[in-house]
Amino acid sequence: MFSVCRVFITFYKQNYNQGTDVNMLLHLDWSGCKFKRKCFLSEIPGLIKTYLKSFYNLTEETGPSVRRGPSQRSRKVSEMQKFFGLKVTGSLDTETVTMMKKPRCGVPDVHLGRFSTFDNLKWQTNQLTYRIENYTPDMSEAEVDDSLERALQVWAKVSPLRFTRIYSGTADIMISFGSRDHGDFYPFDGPDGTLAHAFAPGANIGGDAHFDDDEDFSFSSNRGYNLFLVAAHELGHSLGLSHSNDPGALMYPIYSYTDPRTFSLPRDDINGIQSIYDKPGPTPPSTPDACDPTLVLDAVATLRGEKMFFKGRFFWRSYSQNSQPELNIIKTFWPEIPDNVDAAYESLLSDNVIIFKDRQVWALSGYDVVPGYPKNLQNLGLPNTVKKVDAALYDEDSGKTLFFVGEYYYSYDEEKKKMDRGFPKRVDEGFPGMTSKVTAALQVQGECDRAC
Ligand SMILES: [Ca+2]
Ligand SMILES: [Ca+2]
Ligand SMILES: [Ca+2]
Ligand SMILES: [Zn+2]
Ligand SMILES: [Zn+2]
Repeated sequence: MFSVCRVFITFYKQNYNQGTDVNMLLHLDWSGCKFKRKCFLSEIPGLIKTYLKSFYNLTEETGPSVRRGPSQRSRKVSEMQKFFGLKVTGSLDTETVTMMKKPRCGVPDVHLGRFSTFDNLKWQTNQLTYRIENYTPDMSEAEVDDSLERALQVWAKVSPLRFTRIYSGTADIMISFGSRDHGDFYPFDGPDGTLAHAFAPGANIGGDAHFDDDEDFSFSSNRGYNLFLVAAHELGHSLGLSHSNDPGALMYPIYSYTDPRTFSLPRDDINGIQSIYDKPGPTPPSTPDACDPTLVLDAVATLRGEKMFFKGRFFWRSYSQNSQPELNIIKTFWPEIPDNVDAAYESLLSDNVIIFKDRQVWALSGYDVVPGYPKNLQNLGLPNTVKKVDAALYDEDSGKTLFFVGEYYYSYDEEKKKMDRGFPKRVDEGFPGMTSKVTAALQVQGECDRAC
């Protein structure tokens, strides 16, 4: 039986290389070949047909058995070899077949070259909505939410695009998990092979992203396929990027694992998205409005006579009472400082602005982070039980710094660098009438001030 297998392969290769139509060979009965599993070429006919149809727009199904020049199939194989930087032979060598078997994205490799776009298909607005229609059993819902949110932020960070999640109705980007036939004309293929696919910007299915739930998706490990990495790639399609043949690019069609915690978007992809949309503007349209009365600030501090208001990834600087506050992105001033800070205050003694986020503390001196930071909250003398500081306030009169933690506050002695005795006290004890949680505090001429 092995000889049948061998004969087939030889015959197949010869005919293929000659550009002869070989579809007739697909009908050979392989059930008797006991070496079928080892004989990897036996899987080829189905594999290449599906692969070239799916990813290289192969349309030829049947045709005259003799043709001039290379067959469409051979040209498609050459195209694929060229895309992946393989030796362009137009015939199926081991290298080519190995590449075809790698887990990958389901979107075709339509263009050649570095980053590419879907012929100028783009969103006409920078404010996009997304909706997560269902979940995979592979991960918790919170992990899915987090993976997809971070995947969108990969693109938001380097473009003016902003994403708002909606929970009902039709979003621009509808995200779902499904297997095999899942409601479009592109059924998934079971475990491995195609992992996901997404549609270029447009109405209805345009922009939508589908994940093959026959895959095992993971959150923070390299088990199965990491959902954040797969999603970041697919959402690139949702925004108008096609595949790149740069093996280091996120938009390369083949899946490869990198640690999601240290992931940073490669230059090729940044160039790609910025060729469709602009660079992130200094005042993105979705920026919180400084004069919105419902705006809850993250933190407020002074800096050498200016006032600084922190919210999300932004902060405003206000030079005087009457001027319009100036909007800035935190990372442009201090790349080390995280977004969504917890609290901030100006230490007049050290001439630093102190920033809090979770258990970490940074000291800023102008545009620099003071060496030795971030430090742990416990370095200030706060007890181990304090996981974050809600607000911080420097009281010019007493020369004390007050740290608000939930319903309590602590008094800190800047000079002695330690907490005062007798604290924490209840906030409503020290500040009668203040019942709601303190989120941001700033003392300006004896009273707490807001952005407007
Ligand atoms: Ca859509
Ligand atoms: Ca699959
Ligand atoms: Ca799954
Ligand atoms: Zn893709
Ligand atoms: Zn689909």
